[in-house]
Amino acid sequence: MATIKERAYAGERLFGTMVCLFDVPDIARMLQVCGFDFFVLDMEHGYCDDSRIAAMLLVAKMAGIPAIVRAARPQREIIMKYMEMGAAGILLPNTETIEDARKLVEFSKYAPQGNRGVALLKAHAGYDAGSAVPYMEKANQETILMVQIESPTGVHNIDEILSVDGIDCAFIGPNDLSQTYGIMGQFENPMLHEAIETVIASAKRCGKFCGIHIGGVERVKHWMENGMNFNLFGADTVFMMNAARDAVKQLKD
Ligand code: 3PY
Ligand code: MG
Repeated sequence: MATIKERAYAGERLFGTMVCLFDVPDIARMLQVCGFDFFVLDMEHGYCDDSRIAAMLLVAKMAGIPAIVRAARPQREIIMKYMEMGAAGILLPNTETIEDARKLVEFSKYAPQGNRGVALLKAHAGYDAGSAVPYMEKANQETILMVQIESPTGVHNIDEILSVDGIDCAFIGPNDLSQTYGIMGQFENPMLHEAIETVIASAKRCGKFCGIHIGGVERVKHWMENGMNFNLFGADTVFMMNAARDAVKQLKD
């Protein structure tokens, strides 16, 4: 069976969501039952404890739904820890330079692509890695590395960033991207569209896939039709509060 990474490279339209706050391990299975293809654990804006992240990643692995971690910084101790816990990949927020992208690869891939520390009796290997070298090759192949583009500098450097071997996905954060362009929240502003289209075109040229995390089904559809196939929709907090608000409104109306 094709891995999610192979399916993404093949252009299949895949959907995930963001988990920021609800750190019960069961959430991995719940999102899978809802039909999501993957999810992202947000350790940039979210604040779950490491032990909870480890538990969620373990359940995700056992259930067979890929869980990617948005790591706060391209720092060895941070990225490697999530990889050891069994993250399917890493999303690096506000990636602006080729150096950021290189660090991401260095800390999350084994040699020859990177220099991820080697400790195989760990959750990432299911405590059963078998022979080291084939396991490490497979881990390198399957790990998904996403760079989040959230500033004019990131857009300007996108070709260089995506030229880094091991980076798979260019991913747009429209809130921060609109903020840094000085047009906060104006998701239909031509300047924002132009920036996003620049990133899509670069991903296409570089043979990478791309995606966006944006609210509004119509907006997701628009960007999907324009070449983004690895998209995030909503978040744990958003789904819970929207459903709760709707229910209360109906009861009180
Ligand atoms: C943004 O919109 O800035 C994001 O980071 C979405 O995940
Ligand atoms: Mg952001």
